[in-house]
Amino acid sequence: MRLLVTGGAGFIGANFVHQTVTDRPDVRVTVLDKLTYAGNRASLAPVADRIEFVHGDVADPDLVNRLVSDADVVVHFAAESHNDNSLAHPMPFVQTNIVGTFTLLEAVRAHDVRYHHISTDEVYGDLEFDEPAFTADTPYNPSSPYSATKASSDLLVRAWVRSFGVRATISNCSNNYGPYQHVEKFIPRQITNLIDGVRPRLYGAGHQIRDWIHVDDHNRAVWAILDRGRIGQTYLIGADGERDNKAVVELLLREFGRAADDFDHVTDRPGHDLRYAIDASLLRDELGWRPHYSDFADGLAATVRWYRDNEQWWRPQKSITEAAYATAGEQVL
Ligand code: NAD
Ligand code: TDX
Repeated sequence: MRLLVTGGAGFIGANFVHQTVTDRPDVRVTVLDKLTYAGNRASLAPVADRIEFVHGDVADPDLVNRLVSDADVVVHFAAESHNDNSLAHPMPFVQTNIVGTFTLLEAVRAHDVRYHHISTDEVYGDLEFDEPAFTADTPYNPSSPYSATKASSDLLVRAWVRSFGVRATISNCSNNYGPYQHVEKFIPRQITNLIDGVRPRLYGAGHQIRDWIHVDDHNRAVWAILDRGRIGQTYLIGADGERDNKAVVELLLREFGRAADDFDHVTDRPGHDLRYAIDASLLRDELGWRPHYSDFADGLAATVRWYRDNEQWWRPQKSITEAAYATAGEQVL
């Protein structure tokens, strides 16, 4: 199989490439990545001699057309992915997430190539504490520029399946954690703060709930969909990992031997979604997928060890990222 992976130098894409190279030696992997601030060649260093890397933009039609014509399957991870950035500068989200997906869809349509679209549970908006989890039938109701552009890209995929017969599947996954995640994101930000002796920073009261899944479990689900998924179907991916943000910070503080209240409340995110939760029963029942990481505290402890052991990977981004949060007006409450 000739597999084109977009965004393979980012967090989830890089872990997907590692997993694929290890588990599927028969697959020939090409990565297309623009190497934005979020992309890092070092994340692919352990597999560099077993893949082809192409530095380029998913919204470049000539390049995308050439690469897709030489592929059997495309898995599209590339995106602008951070909500806070989308509030400050929405334009790159429109360009990469919407125009980039459109560009790929036109290419897979022209060459009749199988396409898998990586998306997020945030397209469904947020839930009250007592509402049932999202399913594939939940109406779209995105809140942020990021989630609105991801929702737009999902709708393009659905239309290309229905109108043009493109052979596509979509997955909407909950919050991922694990190695190689950029230090702008919640868990790596707090781990690297703690390594630096800085107090974790909780937006507002910290009562918001996310449904955490280990990145390797997400990627195993993507492979289950590629192997056995139904064309045109949307699969929700989640591992029953609901925790509020304050509880996550408390677990991390325990991991570092610090007091449970040794954190700061900082300025809340505008429009901050309250709760996400995934009903993954279709994935479990139809495709037989099960998460390997069933204990969030264990997975988190392994992630802490990875950041302790790989400081050279994250250190160059840390001060730039914290300076950006300060410039955006984040303040201790
Ligand atoms: P990330 O920001 O870590 O990585 C994104 C990658 O895409 C980077 O390597 C970047 O250089 C590349 N990229 C950005 N714009 C590009 C362009 N125009 N052309 C080519 N490459 C480009 O993101 P992530 O957290 O790994 O997320 C990957 C995908 O998974 C995204 O589609 C995201 O919406 C989705 N997702 C993420 C999560 C999560 O918790 N992180 C959860 C559900 C879904
Ligand atoms: O310093 C922080 N303090 C804090 O309390 C940061 C960076 C975040 N938070 C909160 C905001 C959220 O409630 O933690 C939660 C998680 O924040 P993020 O890591 O920014 O993730 P989120 O906004 O939930 O979106 C993530 O999951 C869905 C990914 O970034 C998206 O790409 C994915 O689609």
